[in-house]
Amino acid sequence: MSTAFADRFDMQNRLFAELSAMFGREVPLYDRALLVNRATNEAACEVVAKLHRGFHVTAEQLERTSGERHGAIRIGRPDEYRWITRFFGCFAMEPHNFYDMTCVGSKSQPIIATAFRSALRPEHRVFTSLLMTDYFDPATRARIEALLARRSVFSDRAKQLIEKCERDGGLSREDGEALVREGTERIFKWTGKARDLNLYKELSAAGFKIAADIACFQSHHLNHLTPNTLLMDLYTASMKHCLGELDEAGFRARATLALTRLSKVADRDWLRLHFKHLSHAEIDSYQPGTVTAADVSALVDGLVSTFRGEQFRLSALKHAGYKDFTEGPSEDTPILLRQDAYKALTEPVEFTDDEGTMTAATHTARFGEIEERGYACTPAGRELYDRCLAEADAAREKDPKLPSRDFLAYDALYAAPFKPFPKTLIELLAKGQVFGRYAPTPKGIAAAKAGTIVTTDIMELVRQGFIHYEGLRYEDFLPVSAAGIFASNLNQYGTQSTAAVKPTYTQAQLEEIMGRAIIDSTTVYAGLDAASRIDTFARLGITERLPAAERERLQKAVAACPAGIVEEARRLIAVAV
Ligand code: OOG
Ligand code: NI
Repeated sequence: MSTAFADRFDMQNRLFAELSAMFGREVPLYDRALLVNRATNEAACEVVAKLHRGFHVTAEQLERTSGERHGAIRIGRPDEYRWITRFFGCFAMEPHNFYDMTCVGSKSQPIIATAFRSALRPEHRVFTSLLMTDYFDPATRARIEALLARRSVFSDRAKQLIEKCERDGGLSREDGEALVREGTERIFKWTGKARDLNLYKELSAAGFKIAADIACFQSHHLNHLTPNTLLMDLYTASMKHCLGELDEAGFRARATLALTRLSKVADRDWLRLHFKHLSHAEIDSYQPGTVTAADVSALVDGLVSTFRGEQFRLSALKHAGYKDFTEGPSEDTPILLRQDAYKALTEPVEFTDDEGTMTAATHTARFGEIEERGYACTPAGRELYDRCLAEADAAREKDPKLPSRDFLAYDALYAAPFKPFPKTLIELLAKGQVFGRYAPTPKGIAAAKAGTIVTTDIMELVRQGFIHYEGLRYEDFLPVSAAGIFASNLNQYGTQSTAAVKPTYTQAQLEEIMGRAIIDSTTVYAGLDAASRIDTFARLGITERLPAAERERLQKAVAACPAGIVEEARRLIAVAV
């Protein structure tokens, strides 16, 4: 029977392709933003192809790279949260990390969350929030809960399919498609229908727009669906240009800067980070090339004329403008993730009261995010990031208008606090700020056979050409960026609990609700990094020479990784080689 099951990753790709199509129909601006993303990613690829002669991505590969998505949904009830956990399980997506949004200072929201993704093949992810009703005073809490109790987001059919998948160990293609349809036609669909206008208004006025967005609607409508860009600054400049916020001269200056910077940093490590399908051998086969100022200028000309096309006249669509600055690390620091967005749209909503009377109103929540991913930080790197970010945020807050007044000055101001971070992968690895993956080279294997390896220092082995390395990509979210995103798209800063005593929330509580454990992604990154070191030392025949404490540290890191993940990673690497 098992051969008849649909592949869960195929199902996942189908789900996200369909969600993207659904969201494109619901939000025309999203669909056009995808076109902007494609045009700017193509321009980035042209720079890379000039730098690396032989590099070529097919339209299909580019579509795949840019087809990566993360969604955000907000859930109202614990039982719904358990169903959504089980729903994502059918698509090989597991909960990663616990985000307590009630504890992010002035940006706090009545939300706890996790993100669903695959541990080792994270093509898509969904940041999934749960509204904590005990954050509110008892009267408000009772009204929210009573309203939420009346909805049923999951149809009987969806529940049956989920149960079947769990019982049998998979779904047929047909059933898989049916579950995808449950997602797009019901669970994540925007209906524009809401209930209890009074509660909606009261919650919004009291600073709880997030609660209004969750409690008054009938489904877990997607709040946003975020594609992946290869070059954030080119994309944001393009969006601002197409939305009419940046004139042609301003666009040319920023696009030229972004593409020129890319031509300086798009080395082989950059290629490995952004194109999962490229092997080391393929990258090694490229011949070095150059990118001239004339090349960049021709690409910018091309973009300017592309954006004159009618479909890029985003200013003609309903919109609320583009965010003023990008969240995350500075442009030159290739770690974690950078995110930006067009602001939430004001959309028509029809409220129905208990007597069936309808009232037309509006709702502002759905927005258009974009992201660019960098390397996963070690705890030491993360701690440094948090410190640099706090400093950079403080500098920006002193002059909030600077990003729109003088972008270059802002760019330099924001980058300064991130100076302690090296800007290249090899230095980030050498300083222990990001996680990596190592493997012996043929030269290393030959040296091992000849008995000429004299060191166990991994960076020295890299320098000698005995080991090759890559960085692990960051596949998760950032609580402070997420809080900034909630705040900017709700157009409302943080909230304070109105309960007599503000409750504290724990990961265990969310795990109890889900009925399963949350994976801590740092233990996975650390386990993969350590396992690759162990395997590399073993293949080079130098394990015995490692200091005992180091060997023990590596073994501990592997053991701390959730069961099966390291073995599966080894299997995937063996298949790829
Ligand atoms: C989720 C916000 C978090 C991100 O990219 O950090 C998020 C929401 O707005 O519901 O999506
Ligand atoms: Ni997001």
